[in-house]
Amino acid sequence: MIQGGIKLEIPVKKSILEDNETIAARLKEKWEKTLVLNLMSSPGAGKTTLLEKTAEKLNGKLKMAVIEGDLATRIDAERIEKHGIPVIQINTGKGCHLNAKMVEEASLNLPAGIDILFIENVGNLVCPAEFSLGEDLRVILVSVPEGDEKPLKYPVIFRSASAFVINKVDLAPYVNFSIEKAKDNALGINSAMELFEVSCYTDAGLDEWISWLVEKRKEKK
Ligand SMILES: Nc1nc2c(ncn2[C@@H]2O[C@H](COP(=O)(O)OP(=O)(O)OP(=O)(O)O)[C@@H](O)[C@H]2O)c(=O)[nH]1
Ligand SMILES: [Mg+2]
Repeated sequence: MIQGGIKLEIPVKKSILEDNETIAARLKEKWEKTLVLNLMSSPGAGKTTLLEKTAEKLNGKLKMAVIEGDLATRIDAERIEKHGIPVIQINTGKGCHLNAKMVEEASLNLPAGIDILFIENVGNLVCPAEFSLGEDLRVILVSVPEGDEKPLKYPVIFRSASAFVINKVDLAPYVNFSIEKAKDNALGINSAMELFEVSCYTDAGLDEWISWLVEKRKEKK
């Protein structure tokens, strides 16, 4: 019985992922001139706060937009809107990740001529890993209170990441988190990742983050 169940499940999952890949490829073509980043982390690691800080620091240098993914509410979208940034909120209901179809529909409501688009995925380090959203870069955030072993426990999401952001470094003195260990753990899984140590409270490391974004934007042109 169990074996039969597995046999049925595999083709269905494959077909869902194939459909997603087709739409993601279409999005990639559509975003030929826009740098697109898919932000993924556990709930509360600081994705929205980093986007608010990014808006503040870019200060109109690049035309930025955001797609927000959450199960419910427009809370994050409202935070982004306060910075004068165009934002579309997607509510997934029970869904633990965004998929390319949701993002394609949301993208119809974005203004033209966006330089840099951030997609804030639903908060978790598991499901979002499997679904491409047509992004150029995947960014994984882990915040200091979560523990420096997180890359070891959630390796799949780190394998396809372009950047690893350690956030809330201002809290390092108060919790048992080794920044060096976290970096080693992450690089052991994917040595090509760019590393950032930031605090959205003290602004530490944010200049490096902004410079990287500007550089990546230039490369896309
Ligand atoms: N101490 C400290 N707190 C931070 C920092 N960055 C964000 N926070 C706080 O962490 C909490 C969660 O931040 P959010 O930006 O909402 O996190 P998120 O990843 O967008 O959360 P979800 O969208 O719910 O997954 C908020 O209370 C932030 O003020 C930081 O650098 N240091
Ligand atoms: Mg958020």
